[in-house]
Amino acid sequence: NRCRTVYAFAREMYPKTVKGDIAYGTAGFRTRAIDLDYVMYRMGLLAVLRARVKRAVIGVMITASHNPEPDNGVKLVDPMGEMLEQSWEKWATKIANVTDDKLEHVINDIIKECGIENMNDRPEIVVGKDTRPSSPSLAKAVIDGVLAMGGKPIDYGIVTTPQLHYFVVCKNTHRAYGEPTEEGYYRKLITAFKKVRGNEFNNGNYTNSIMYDGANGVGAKKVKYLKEGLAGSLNIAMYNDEIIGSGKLNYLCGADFVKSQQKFPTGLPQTPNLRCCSVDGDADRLVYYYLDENKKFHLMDGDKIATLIAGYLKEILEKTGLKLNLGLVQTAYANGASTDYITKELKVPVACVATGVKHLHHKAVEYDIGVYFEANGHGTVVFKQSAKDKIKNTYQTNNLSPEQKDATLRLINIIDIINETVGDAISDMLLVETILHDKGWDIRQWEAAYTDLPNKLLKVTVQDRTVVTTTDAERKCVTPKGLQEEIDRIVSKYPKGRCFVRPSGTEDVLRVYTEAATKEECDKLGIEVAKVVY
Ligand code: 16G
Ligand code: ZN
Repeated sequence: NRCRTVYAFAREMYPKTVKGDIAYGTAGFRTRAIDLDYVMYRMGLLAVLRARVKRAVIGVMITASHNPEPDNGVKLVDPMGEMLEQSWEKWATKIANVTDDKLEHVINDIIKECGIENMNDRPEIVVGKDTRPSSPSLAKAVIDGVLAMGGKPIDYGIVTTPQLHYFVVCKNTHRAYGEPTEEGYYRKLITAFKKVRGNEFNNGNYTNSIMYDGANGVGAKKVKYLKEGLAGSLNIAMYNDEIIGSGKLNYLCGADFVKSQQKFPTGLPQTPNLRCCSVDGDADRLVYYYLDENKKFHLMDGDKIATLIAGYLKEILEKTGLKLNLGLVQTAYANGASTDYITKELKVPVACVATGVKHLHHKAVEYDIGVYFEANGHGTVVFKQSAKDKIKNTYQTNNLSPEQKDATLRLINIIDIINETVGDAISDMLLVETILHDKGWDIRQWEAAYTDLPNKLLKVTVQDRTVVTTTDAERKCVTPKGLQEEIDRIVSKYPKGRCFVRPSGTEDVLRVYTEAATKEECDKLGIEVAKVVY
C-alpha cells in the first residue's frame, strides 16, 4: 500500500522533469531551484531509508549556501551531524536520476542491499531550509517524500545549516548535546559565552562591538536572537538583512564574496579599523576583515581563524596542565604562510586533506582536540568524548592551582560555545570574540601573527574536467600524464611559488590555485599554469 503511495506521488506530483543527470557531490545536490522538485521528493524517500538503516534521526537541509538566489540544493545529515556517508552518495545519485517507472527498482535495491528489515519503523526526519524563495515548496516536496515512505517529518522551518546539524545530534544523543530547539541552541551558546566573558566586557585593546554582514540570508534572521541575548556583553551591529525574495541573497556581500573577491562588502559602514565579519547564505562560513585609514582591505580568512583558535587552545591547555593532543586540519588552499606559522611558531601538528568538510571532519576526530578549517571560513573544533571527560573530571579534583582551575573551567565553557557538529559561523564568531577578548587584542594585533602570501584562484573551463585526477590531498596531479611535471617546472621559477590544479566538485571547471612571493608573480604563475591545463 505504502509503496503504491510512493510511486503514485512520484508520478503525479513530482515527476522527473529533467533529462540530464545530476550527481550528489561535496555539497549534496545543487542546481537551479526550478529543476529540483522531484529530487527533493526522492531525497525525502531516501532520508527515511537511511534513518531505518541507522535506526536514528536523519536531517535534510535545503540550501544552496553562497550560490545566487535562484539556485537551491539539498544535503542529508547523518546521525552524529556528519555529512551523508560516502558509500550512500551513490544511492543518492541513483535515486535522483532514475526515471519514474524505475524508481521502485532502485528503492527495492537499496532495501535489499542494505538489508532493511524494519520497513514499518517510523523514524523522525528533521527538515530545515534557508531563506530562498524556492525553499518552502522544495521543503514540501521533501516532507511529502518522508510521509510517503512512512517517516515522521519534523519541520524546523528556516534555520541555518549548522543549527540543523545541531538538532540532529541533540535528538540522537537524547539531549546530551543540548535541547533540540532553536531556543536551546541560543541558550547554550549565550550562557557559555557570558560565563567566559564575565563582567569585564572590554579588555586591553579589545572593544566589544562588531559589524556583522548577514549576507541578506538566514544568518541575518537568526543573529537577532543572539544579539538580544548578548546585549551589553557583545554589541552586534547588523547589516545586510533584506527581506526574503529581494534577490539580494549573497549579492555583493557575504563570506564567499568577501573571501573570493578579497573585497569589502556592500552595505557596511566604511569606517577605518572597525572589526567586521561576514557569514554566507546558510551561515556555516565566517570571515573577518577591516578597512585601514587608507581604505585598504585586510582579510582574516579561515586560516587566520584556525590559527587563532589552535594557538589559543594550546595556551589554555598548557595552563591546565592537561596532556591532550591538539592538531589542526587544513586543505591545499590553506595559505603557505599559515601552515608555516602554525607548525614552526605555534608547534601544533598540521594535517592536509582533500577539499570538502567531510574530509576535514574525519581527520580532525583523530586528535583529542581537532581544529579544522577551510580557507573559505568553514570550520570548527571537535573534542573526543574521552578528552571532554578528562577535562571535566580534572576540574572536580582538589589538587589544582588557582590558575589551573581557572583555565580548566574556561575550557569547559569554551566547549559549550563551539558547535562541534559542523562549521558554524555564529558559534565561530562567538569563539573568535572570546579569544580576542581574553588576549585583549584588536583586529590588527590578530592580523599581525603572520602575513599571507599573495594568492589567486582561477577557474578554467575545459572540455572534460574529469581527465584531471589528483593525489596527496589534491596537491599533485596524477593524470593527464606529464601535467604535474610541467606544473613543477613552471613553479620552480617563482620564489615561494606553489600551485595546484584540481577538478571542482561543485562546478564544471578546473580550479588553479597559485601562491608566490609577490602579487605580480602570483598572477603570472596562475596564467602560465592555466595555459598549460587549457
Ligand atoms: C562545497 C564544500 C566546501 C568546499 C567547496 C569546494 C561542504 C559542506 N561544502 O561547498 O567545503 O570548499 O565545496 O567546492 O563540504 P569546489 O569543489 O567547487 O572547489
Ligand atoms: Zn554555506
